[in-house]
Amino acid sequence: MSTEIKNLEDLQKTSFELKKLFKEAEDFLPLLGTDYVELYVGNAKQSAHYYKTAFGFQSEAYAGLETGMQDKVSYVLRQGKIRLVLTTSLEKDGEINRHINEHGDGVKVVALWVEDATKAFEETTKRGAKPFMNPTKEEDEHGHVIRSGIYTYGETVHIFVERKNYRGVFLPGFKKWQSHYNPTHVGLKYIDHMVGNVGWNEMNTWCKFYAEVMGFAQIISFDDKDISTEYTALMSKVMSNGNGRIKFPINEPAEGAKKSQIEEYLDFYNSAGVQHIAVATDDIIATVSQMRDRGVEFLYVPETYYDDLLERVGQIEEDVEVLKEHGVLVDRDEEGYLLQLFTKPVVDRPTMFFEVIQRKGAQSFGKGNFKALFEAIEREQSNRGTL
Ligand code: TYF
Ligand code: FE
Repeated sequence: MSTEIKNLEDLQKTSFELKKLFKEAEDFLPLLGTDYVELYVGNAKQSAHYYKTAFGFQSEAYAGLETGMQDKVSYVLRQGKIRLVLTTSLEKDGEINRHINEHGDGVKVVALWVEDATKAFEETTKRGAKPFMNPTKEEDEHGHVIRSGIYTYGETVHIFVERKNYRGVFLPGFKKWQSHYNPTHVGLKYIDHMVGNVGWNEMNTWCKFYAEVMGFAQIISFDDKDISTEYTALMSKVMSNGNGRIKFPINEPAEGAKKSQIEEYLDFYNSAGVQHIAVATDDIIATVSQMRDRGVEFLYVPETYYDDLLERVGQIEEDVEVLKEHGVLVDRDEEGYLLQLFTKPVVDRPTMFFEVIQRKGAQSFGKGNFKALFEAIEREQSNRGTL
């Protein structure tokens, strides 16, 4: 519980910093948080089993033939505040199958929780957002929701979810998913940030989109010089909404000595898309060791990373030997430090992966780990023969 409060304090501190960045008195797109993340996948039943077993997600809701849905099936999983929706088509052809054919399994929807989905749609489309879904009321015996949606980078979309008049398990059309198989959670709490990979020279276009269309502000930027050109070259800017609950770093490839990991992603995803989902825990050692035991593969960082760790990050509460045993990375900024670790891609194409992050004050993204991290990614690229 004490960590929860600490997170709130951190959030308030960030909000204060953020207020200085926001020039407009009123936030035209107030966001309450991430509502859900929906992946289009080849076999939702089996993906759901993987996220339950390996990531500790809980069975929450289901929609499919049994609930009157004819064309697709969706499994909803939850852990802490994180909701994952896994969707597969039941049809020949169709939009979902085309998406999977093009991109492989991947994130289609980053849904954002709002007070007013109609206003969110109007405010963003009038500022130039391409509509994906007009405001739509969906109802059942538990009340109603209103959803609307706009396109962002690639074929990814943001759906605005207004659920203040709904008491059902997820959305109308879904029923509670009662499963006899309920592996325990691993301590994942909420989505800390979600990163988009965009095409060559497109980073600024998409940062401008988040600024102008969605009212976000840039909080951090990394150029290719932050990352030695001997290693994977990329550029990155972090966009945040007004209350700091939604953070979207945007990466673009940069020219380097070797093929950028971002370029490899784009080659396999065939467009811009979500690169990683960072999920927060307040006990990274416990979380990561359980995930590893349950089959999640993490990037390997050489033991030499730990040789000068304390000189680099100063005093930390954790035992370096334990961090080393679990391959957890550490970075410090002016506000505190953070612990993080990255999975290998969780899909067949070298595209989407997860980050597990524990913040102890720090509100940054682990810049001090880029070199070690990108070298680890390069070794994976080299194993795939794509470097
Ligand atoms: O979200 C971030 O910015 C960090 C660092 O390909 C990062 O997690 C940046 C690029 C990348 C992997 C991690
Ligand atoms: Fe990250």
